[in-house]
Amino acid sequence: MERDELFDAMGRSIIDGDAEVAASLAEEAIAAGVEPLAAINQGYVPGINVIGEEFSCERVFLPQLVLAGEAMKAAIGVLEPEMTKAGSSREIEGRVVLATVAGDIHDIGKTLVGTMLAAHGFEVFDLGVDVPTATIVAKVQEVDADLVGVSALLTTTMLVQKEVVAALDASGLRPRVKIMVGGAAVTPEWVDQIGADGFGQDAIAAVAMARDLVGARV
Ligand code: B1M
Repeated sequence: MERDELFDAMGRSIIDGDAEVAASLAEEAIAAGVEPLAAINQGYVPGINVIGEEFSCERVFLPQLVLAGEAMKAAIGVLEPEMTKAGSSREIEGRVVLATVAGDIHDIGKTLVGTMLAAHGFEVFDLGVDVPTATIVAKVQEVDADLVGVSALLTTTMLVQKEVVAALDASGLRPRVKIMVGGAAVTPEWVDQIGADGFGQDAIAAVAMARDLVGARV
């Protein structure tokens, strides 16, 4: 299959919610030497965005959203080992505690950010999804993190990012730890508004921001 054809088929597999096809196209991409992140961003993400738009227009419903999410995870599961290869032999750039905030179960983007941070030499403590703010703060203290990354995909749960910033301020840990936020609706204005330190539009931007923030740590 040509590269463009492969990317189209990847997007289609997500729209169809077909995890088996999504995973086998990921294997095909690896065999053809396609860069994993290009496969994700140019192949699968356009598909999940179509489903997201269709969902907001009520042309597809929750079951299709769930299937599309599962197909996305199946593909990323195949690509992930390729993405982490580079990070295994590096010096540690910094320790990152990563979580999707309380009330939010979206983990595809957050996990991708974690994979890319690990691939670029960060030690990542991924706490998963729907993580209480207190758990995030406790983990930062336990591992003496350089950076906290909090993901939120819902406009309602973005407010919890603000709560995490406030909790880290109140804990006295804030001078030693930087806070990066992310999620589809997060903007630089939101970062300023809640007093976080930076955000990443996507996984590559998140790695660049993490490097800047860790370099700037007091
Ligand atoms: Co949900 N969902 N969802 N969903 N879902 C959205 C977010 C939505 C925009 C869809 C829509 O209506 N158009 C909408 C939110 C609307 C809003 O708040 N304004 C929505 C809704 C409403 C819901 C439910 C409420 C639906 C319901 O139950 N009625 C429900 C909420 C559940 C909950 O969390 N409490 C729900 C559930 C789900 C599923 C479980 C079915 C599934 C998630 C599966 C999973 O994650 N395991 C799902 C999905 C798949 C989506 C969409 C379609 C895709 C999200 C995704 O994975 N994108 C999404 C619409 C959309 O975004 N197009 C939608 C691909 C991923 C690679 O991108 O997550 O943006 P993204 O991550 C990017 C960047 O944002 C950034 O880098 C990543 C990589 O490039 N980034 C960071 C992310 N985190 C970062 C952290 C950083 C830095 C960068 O630093 C820490």
